Amino acid sequence: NIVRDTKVGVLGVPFENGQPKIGVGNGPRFIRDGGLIQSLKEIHAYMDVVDYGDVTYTIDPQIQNVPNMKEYVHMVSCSREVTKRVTEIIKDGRVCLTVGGDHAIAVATVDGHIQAVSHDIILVWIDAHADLNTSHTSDSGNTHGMPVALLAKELSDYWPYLPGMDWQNPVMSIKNLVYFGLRAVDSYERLIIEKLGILAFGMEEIETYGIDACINMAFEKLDPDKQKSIHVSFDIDALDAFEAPSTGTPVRGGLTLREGVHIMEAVHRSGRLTAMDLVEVNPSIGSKKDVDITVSAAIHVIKAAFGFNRKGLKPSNVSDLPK
Ligand code: 4U7
Ligand code: MN
Ligand code: MN
Ligand code: MN
Repeated sequence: NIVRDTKVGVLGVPFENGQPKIGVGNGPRFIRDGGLIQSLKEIHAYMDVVDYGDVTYTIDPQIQNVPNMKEYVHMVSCSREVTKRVTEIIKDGRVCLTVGGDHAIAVATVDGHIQAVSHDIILVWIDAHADLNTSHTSDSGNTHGMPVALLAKELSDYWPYLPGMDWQNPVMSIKNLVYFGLRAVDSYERLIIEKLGILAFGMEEIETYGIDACINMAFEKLDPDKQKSIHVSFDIDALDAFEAPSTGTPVRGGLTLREGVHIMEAVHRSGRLTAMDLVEVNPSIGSKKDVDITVSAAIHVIKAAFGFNRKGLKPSNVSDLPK
């Protein structure tokens, strides 16, 4: 694991057009200022962390809007860039950590991951919400509630034609997806989850079985041969609203930071984490203290994914104390 997860590439995506609240685009800056890069480097002596900076994009004037997909043109134009960058970082041999920005960016990160590895991946979606709306089922028209539906092969017939998304194939089978933390699921999303038999450990299942059993069941079901590379898309609103108050769509009764960290420690132990998103931190919401709590929760979750161990790590190449 030390070798596998040592090389990290950090990519910021200050995108906030997937939802109406300004500020989530400052997530990357606040998370960096909260000490992200240094925290990663301090995990152990072999960490090799490269910050690839923030993604910028220009609007493609050729692209038409799509009904009930707000700021669609922004999403498509940004996604193209993000996909390219994620693919490059993974091909450079690094685990790609993408810091958002709102959750609409995950269409591109997952797609970039799939293009880089060209084989099946597991998608672990940690969120209060299922993000499974199509433009026909969404009440809000906010694209941060649509990324899973955009990625799913099984739902491709339920979308209108999406101009400019030709680069993006819905290559992800819903059979490779697992949810953790669900507790605010729209009625059509529930219909899709049951119709397609999507694996979901909502708060109710986590309460019933415990977080550790849920993770083990998920990995056993999705990848019994332990071969697939793993993509974690972590929406900070998966955590309880007290643990992560500065987010656009907070929901109470969520994961504790301990549960979030425990999931990510298990992902790290698998040795197969290839890409992770940390999204929906909005520093314009709440007090300074709320923002600090939320940013530090995000960094704890990320550190766990990259090998920070709460038990502590022994010094490398040493077996005794200095005399
Ligand atoms: B997030 C919602 F209606 N389902 O579609 C929607 F409840 O990325 C919320 O998980 C989506 O934060 C939340 O607008 C998107 C709503
Ligand atoms: Mn959410
Ligand atoms: Mn989300
Ligand atoms: Mn949200």
